[in-house]
Amino acid sequence: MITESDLDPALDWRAEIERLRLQKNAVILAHYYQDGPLQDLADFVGDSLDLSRRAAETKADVIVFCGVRFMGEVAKILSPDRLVLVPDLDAGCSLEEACRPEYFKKFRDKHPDHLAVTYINCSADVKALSDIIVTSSNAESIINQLPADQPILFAPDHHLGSFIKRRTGRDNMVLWPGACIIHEQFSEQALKTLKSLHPDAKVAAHPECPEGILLYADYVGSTRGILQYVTESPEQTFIIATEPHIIHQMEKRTPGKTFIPAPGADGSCTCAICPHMAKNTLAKLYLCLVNENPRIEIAEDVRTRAMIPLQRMLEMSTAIPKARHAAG
Ligand code: CIZ
Repeated sequence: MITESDLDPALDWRAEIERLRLQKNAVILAHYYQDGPLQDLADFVGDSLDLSRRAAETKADVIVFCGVRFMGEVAKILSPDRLVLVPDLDAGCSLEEACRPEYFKKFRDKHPDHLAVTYINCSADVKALSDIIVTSSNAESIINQLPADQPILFAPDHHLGSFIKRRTGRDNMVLWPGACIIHEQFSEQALKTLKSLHPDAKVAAHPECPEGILLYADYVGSTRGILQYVTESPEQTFIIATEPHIIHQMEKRTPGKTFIPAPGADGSCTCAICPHMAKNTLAKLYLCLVNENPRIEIAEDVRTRAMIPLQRMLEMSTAIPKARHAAG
């Protein structure tokens, strides 16, 4: 196994990764929250579900997911016969970590009449214990398809859960108390100050942000939704309240527009850089292709149980309208 200390610092990463991608018939995926060089090397850049679906549609033998572990797991659940690699197996997610399957099972057991609607940001084990998986793009529409009197458990993000509760008017939703460490960093006070400095700027925010941030948003939506909003909007300046590496895609798709990362309490945006996504580097991407490791492995019984709520989501998503361009 080659390690980082064996590497020649003068190596041409791009050329080497390109060579290995062809040699191994690999497809490289990069989440919007990865840094620019990783996004630019990838075959597909997108959100976790979209990337996993696109990889499943290819004929690649190897899927390399530059993202966090649960995303690699989604790719493996959808493509069990492929080798799924991640540059760093320690790239986790605060939402996943705060929702351990043994506690989630107890939560379910305490609410036997509730349907477990679970955000995709969770482990394969938690998916396997859930009834329906949702993403931030389809959560509202899927919950609206459930009978109004159906009690729901929503995990693991309580900010997204509260947002959906407000949007759908459902009082019968019990929320797991998890949160994303990066979306919780944004400061309402600093955002107010920034808005006063840029009165024409529109605020686009992810629903994993606390309500105090969403109150200032002109648009609230998933990564894909935010990207679509800033691309299609006639406005020129946007304050972006999600992981700031997505701005790389925005600048590529709409050159000339101005994107300002939403600030943390100290007025800077660096607080919102995801430390887990930042674990992935070009060197680790190269190494995982050379070593064919780290691999995502999921026990087959867990994978098949996790596939059921994912499949339900895919079936319930077919009728979803395009992203709305209004905050709610
Ligand atoms: O599912 C994803 O990729 C995440 C983490 C968020 C989103 O809004 O797309």
